[in-house]
Amino acid sequence: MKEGLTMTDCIFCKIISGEIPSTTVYEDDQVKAFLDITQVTPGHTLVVPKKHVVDIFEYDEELAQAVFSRIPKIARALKNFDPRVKGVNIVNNNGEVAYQSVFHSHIHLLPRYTKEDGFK
Ligand code: DGP
Repeated sequence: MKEGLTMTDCIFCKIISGEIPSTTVYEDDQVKAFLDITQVTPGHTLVVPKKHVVDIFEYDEELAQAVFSRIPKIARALKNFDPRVKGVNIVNNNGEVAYQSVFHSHIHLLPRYTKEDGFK
């Protein structure tokens, strides 16, 4: 765990518990997906394990299976929700040097649109 950070300090643990509100896209016993507060593109979603792990280096095979096996289903849900969605970027930052800013592991899903639809 990152120095000085406890699970009670973790913003994503608070979102998972419902202490901090979020817009849920998908949820099951092991994973929650919710809209990113920054919305780099409309529908920008974070997929997080409910278990507090800092980054990919802390995953075991079981957790990797739980989190990554959900990604295609959540990506399809974003595409089906808005027919303007033509693609998706899947991004996972691990470590400060890789631009991770929240130290509870998360996968970014960034829906992509055509210029004609008005989004980059
Ligand atoms: P990263 O830089 O890869 O660690 O991305 C962290 C993301 O977390 C960033 O895109 C903004 C998002 N984020 C930070 N705080 C909150 C919050 O309180 N709620 C939501 N929904 N997203 C948050």
